[in-house]
Amino acid sequence: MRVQVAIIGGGPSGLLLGQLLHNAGIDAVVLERRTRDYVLSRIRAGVLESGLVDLMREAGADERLKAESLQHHGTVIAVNHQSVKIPFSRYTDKPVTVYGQTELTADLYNAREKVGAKTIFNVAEVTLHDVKTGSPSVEYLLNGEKQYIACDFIAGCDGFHGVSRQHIPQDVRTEYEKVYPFGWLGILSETKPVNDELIYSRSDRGFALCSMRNENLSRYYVQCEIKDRTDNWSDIQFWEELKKRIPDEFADILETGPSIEKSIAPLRSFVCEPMQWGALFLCGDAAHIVPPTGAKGLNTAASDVYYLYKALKQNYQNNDSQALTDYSQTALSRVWKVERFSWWMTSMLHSFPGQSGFDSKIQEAELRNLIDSEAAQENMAINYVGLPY
Ligand code: FAS
Ligand code: PHB
Repeated sequence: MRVQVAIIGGGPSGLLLGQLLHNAGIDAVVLERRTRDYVLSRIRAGVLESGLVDLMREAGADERLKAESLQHHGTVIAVNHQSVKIPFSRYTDKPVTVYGQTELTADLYNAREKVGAKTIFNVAEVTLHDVKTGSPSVEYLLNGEKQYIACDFIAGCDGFHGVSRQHIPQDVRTEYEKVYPFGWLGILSETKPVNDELIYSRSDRGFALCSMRNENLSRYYVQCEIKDRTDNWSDIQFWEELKKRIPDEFADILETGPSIEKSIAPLRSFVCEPMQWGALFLCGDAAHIVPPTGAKGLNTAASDVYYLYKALKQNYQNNDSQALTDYSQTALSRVWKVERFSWWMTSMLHSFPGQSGFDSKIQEAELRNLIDSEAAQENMAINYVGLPY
């Protein structure tokens, strides 16, 4: 098989890139190691920046998003049971859109199928070849049979545990990492959200987040120990703990019910530099990870896709490869600003095991500064709704 772009990974990065390239007349194939159902079974992000919403529209995959998503113009920050609303709309005209990553990924799969674009599932042992020679190729197994794809470019959209990043030589690659000493225990429940906007709550017992997917589907998280397991938590234990971590005005009206999904996500900050090597370009979690506190993981995958899509279009339509040459530098400039914001939100809102009294006072002062200072709120707002591409 020969294509212009081989995309490794059929998550949101790979699918969004594939759809945008297809619409620009650029031939791409998506290789996914799992099944479509498996990919769609993962419950992840829930908050979209306007840049990602715009890309879904450009991809022709935003019909359901427009009909079913919610728009938020602020969020609530709660500190030891006192809450304050951060009104994004006072500082920016950009809203944030609440729509689950699962739905967004399903919409991209449907759009891809609708245009007859090629996605190959259940691939195994993907290897990349000659990424520096001008004749790159991808090899993989399908049902035990070796397959070969010749291409001009390879997009590594295969997430943190994928293979693409490993094809950048170790002596070329620099990996920056910070692992946080806690995780997030999340549940999904068919209950009415406790508030019409998200609540980020810092309490002496640890962090909690009240989010949602729609008016009848709520998403809640509590900070948990790094080695915690979901079977340590009954639904009743989860609800009781959540109530202890959010202000009484919300705990008293919290609608509880059976969890339809329960999972624990580890928290880390991670960046690989560079994000390209010859004809290989990394997008999304393949290149960087943020703790979900700032709702930036999926949204930063989107900004990578935007830069790579525009650069490939420029290359094929105008025979101009400068944006491809600059891709890593361009993407990393925004990535590091997002890493900072996600680290800041995480450091401010979580209880760190063994943290000193001084660290606790600094956290309180950081939160106090946010609550008292319009300048601090404006800075949070412009980062949360999404920095410009
Ligand atoms: P993904 O990991 O989503 O997709 C990569 C795809 O590549 C997968 O489908 C995988 O099967 C495939 N793949 C891997 N190796 C392959 C190979 N060798 N060959 C072919 N295919 C291969 N972000 C938020 O903003 N908010 C959240 O609350 C949030 N929660 C998260 C919870 C968890 C447990 C995780 C892991 C991430 C969470 N994220 C969250 C971040 C998440 O949303 C990512 O940013 C987003 O999935 C990035 O999308 P991709 O870059 O496409 O990577
Ligand atoms: C979610 O709804 O899953 C969500 C929302 C905001 C975050 C993280 C996760 O910061």
